[in-house]
Amino acid sequence: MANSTSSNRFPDDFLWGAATAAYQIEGAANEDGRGESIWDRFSHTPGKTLNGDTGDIACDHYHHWRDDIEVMRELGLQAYRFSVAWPRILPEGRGRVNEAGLAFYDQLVDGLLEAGITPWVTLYHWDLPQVLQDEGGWTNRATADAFAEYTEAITRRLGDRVKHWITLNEPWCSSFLSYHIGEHAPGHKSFEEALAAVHTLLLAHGQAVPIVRRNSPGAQVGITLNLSQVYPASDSSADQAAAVRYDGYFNRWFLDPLYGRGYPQDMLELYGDRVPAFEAADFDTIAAPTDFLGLNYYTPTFIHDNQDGGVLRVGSTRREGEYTAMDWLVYPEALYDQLLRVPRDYPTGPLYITENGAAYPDEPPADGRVRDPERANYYRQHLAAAQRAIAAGSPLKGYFAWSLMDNFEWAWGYTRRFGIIYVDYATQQRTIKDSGYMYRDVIAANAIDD
Ligand code: IFM
Repeated sequence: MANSTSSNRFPDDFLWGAATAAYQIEGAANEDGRGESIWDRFSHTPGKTLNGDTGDIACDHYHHWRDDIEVMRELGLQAYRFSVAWPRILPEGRGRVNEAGLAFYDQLVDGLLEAGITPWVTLYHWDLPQVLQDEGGWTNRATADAFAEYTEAITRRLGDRVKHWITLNEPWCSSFLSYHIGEHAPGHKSFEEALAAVHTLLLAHGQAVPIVRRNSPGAQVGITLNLSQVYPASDSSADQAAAVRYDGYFNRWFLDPLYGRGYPQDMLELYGDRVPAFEAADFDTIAAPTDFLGLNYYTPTFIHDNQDGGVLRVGSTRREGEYTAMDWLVYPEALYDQLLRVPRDYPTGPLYITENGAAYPDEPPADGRVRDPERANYYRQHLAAAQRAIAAGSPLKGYFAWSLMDNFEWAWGYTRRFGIIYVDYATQQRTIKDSGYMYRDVIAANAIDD
């Protein structure tokens, strides 16, 4: 058990949770009227995921959710962040509501509340109904209206009990990574499409906020971004300017419109006619006031000038250091910097780390234990950075470990394990890892080890 001295304690009202996402854990892909999502189509397309892995079964949480709540209770979690699968609620993307889909989340929410765990619901964690993708997906402005219909249906059903809502998870991934880099569903490679997708996503967020408020009185609503903490790779003015461009691409392109500034002028000039035409009123919708900002943090980026480096004319520099199984540098200082920079530059209100964690190649349980000292160390270092940031004035109010359990890591399939709970996919046996027990002790003490 961690000793709690005033120096290593978190604020008394600090919130401790863990997070997952529907497609990554639920399985039951073809049950109870669930429609096809872009991730079903993508993962079933040869060559798109490692080993051809799909989320068809995943952690079978759809059938094991009661056991999973028991493990959450054992860990002492105060909050659980999960996402709702849009294709379970509206299998055709819009229109007909699937009662069985609503019923699943209904019982999950009731089970959590009975266990004393506060549900934090993400509306969109990347599983767009395939029928909407067939009409252009996020490049089609009408998808924002379909998202409003979906938000209406789910918040009307859960809004009496769920009081924490996240509209979108990591819109950079559902735009640039999905429509330009092509690594995520639907796997397209067009920068213009990605810019159009960002705009529709932001519009969808802005339209959803008042719907959540109407159907969930007293609720807090926000959005989760995966910002990149960007550093110039050197002191040269060229690298510094490159880092500003990259920051514009990854961070300001989302933050500026969300906080009422429209798209950043320097980036509009850089992108030129790649930027699709927008309606001016969209920016009022997008800037709907929110109650908090969710940040997902894993690793920073070191950027150098590279005149051959695409639209942005940048390259990323590999730094010496420890890397996780995702080949992501372990660099907690960047979390500290981000927790101070974002609320300094934008009126975010309270911040929550809605994801933070690390993949390492775990061995299966031996003697009932999974020994994962690297992951425990990753958590300790990042929690210490978060604590320093709070002491320096960051409005950080809570932390969600990513992830509650090992799961389908998108294009990496089941080859990357992020859980604090080990999942044996053949038997669906769950085993709390050593890092999970460490996290349990942190929660119980509201403090990290000296
Ligand atoms: O697994 C993902 C999650 O779905 C979104 N944020 C990053 C995690 C690790 O890659």
